[in-house]
Amino acid sequence: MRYRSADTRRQTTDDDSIALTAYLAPLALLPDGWAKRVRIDVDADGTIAGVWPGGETSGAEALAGPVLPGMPNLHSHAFQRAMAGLAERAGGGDDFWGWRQVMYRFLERLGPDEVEAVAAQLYIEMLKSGYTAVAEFHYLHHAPDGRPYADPAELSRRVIAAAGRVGIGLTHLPVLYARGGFDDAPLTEGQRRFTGDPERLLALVQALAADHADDPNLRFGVAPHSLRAVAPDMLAALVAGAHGADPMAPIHIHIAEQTREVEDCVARTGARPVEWLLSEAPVDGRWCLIHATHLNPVETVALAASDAVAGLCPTTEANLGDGLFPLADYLAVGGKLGIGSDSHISVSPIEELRWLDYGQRLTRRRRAIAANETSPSPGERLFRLALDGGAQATGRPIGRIESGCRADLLVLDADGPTLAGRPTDRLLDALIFAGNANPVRDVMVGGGWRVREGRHPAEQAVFDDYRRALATLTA
Ligand code: NGQ
Ligand code: ZN
Repeated sequence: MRYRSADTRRQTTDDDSIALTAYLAPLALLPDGWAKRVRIDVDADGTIAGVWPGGETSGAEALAGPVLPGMPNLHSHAFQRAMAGLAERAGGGDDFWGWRQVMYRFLERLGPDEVEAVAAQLYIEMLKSGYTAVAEFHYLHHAPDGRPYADPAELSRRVIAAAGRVGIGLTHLPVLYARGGFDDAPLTEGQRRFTGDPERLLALVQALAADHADDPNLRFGVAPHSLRAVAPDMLAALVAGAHGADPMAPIHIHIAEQTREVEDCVARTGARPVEWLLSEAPVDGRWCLIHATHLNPVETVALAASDAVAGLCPTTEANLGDGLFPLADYLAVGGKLGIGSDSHISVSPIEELRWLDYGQRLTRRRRAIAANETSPSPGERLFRLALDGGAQATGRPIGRIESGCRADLLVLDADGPTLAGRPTDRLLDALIFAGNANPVRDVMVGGGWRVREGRHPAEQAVFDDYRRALATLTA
């Protein structure tokens, strides 16, 4: 086996060995803990080919600080980035449902160019803050008048193009949205851009998957929007069709976010949303239940036992006044979780994890609730849980510095004020619970550098496009 230094990586080797690029991490978070002087070999495809603590380091490119696996962001509605901060006035009932009306009105002017420009800006912000992959819960399918575009996958293609332009890993989840509520109400005017049925949605996913079959940074799944928006027979058809085409396809669904949704579900079905889903749908490790805010103790245990991931979005859940996920009880029974930035009022894994923990501290009047005997560091425990759950929910080999995983890496600035002088076993506590600066210095996705010294090479051009899109939206 031959190793090539980074500056020769585009050349081919003169024997039949696999071309590898070697990096040297002074410190790296590996699946079984922190390790010093770790050589990480990356193949030409962007996959980690070997991890060698204390290994041979000649020819390896030295990384500038402690190295973490990149964080998956398991829940995003990219277009909502453009309205972040614009829906903070009282009115429309001043609750989640009023916010939703504001969001629907905002959609009226959003065309393909705007969707692509906003997504590219958002994905650069994600990369710079430490998210190296995103699951895009994509329900904006049609033109503002509700008619399909000439290519029904137009807006999906724009989101995929944005991710490709800036180089973030993408799990694209086209969404089925078919009714206005548990009472089978028709869609309102504000919802007509979302409409679909299982057959057309599955055909759209097939077409996209065929066009992008060999892109290792891209994966497809499907998302029934919610039990409100998808009737039981359509849910069954969608899930069966998706798994017929791709047995491991991720399935994401919004669930039990608002108390009204719980009440409507009970009134209609006699069961609470998570209770209903776990008994009526084949929920397993391929599923991600977004929010799952309102769980009773029986549901909390059952969700953990299902092997599905709870997709938690603490800053959006706080912003929308959803309620508080029962984190401590869920962790006590071994539940899996990941984090998402959802409406993007914040784009920071640090802030999501910080508020995930602080919600518990505030209500329980206790500290460090995420720590346990094997993981005395709450920051490290939460970070690792979100890596594992995020990787599972995105359906891609990410979240670990390990052979066979994608080379999605974060290099931290250990000399800045947040992390300077912190011992290794406190690094992730300092990262998550202290300071306001972003200590992410360099970001690699699939073996390629996306951010170096805090800058993405396309950030100015992407921001210019975003500003132009905003001008159109607010004209
Ligand atoms: C969404 N967002 O799909 O963007 C939803 C609002 C709905 C959140 N639930 C729409 N946070 O749930 O009906
Ligand atoms: Zn959502």
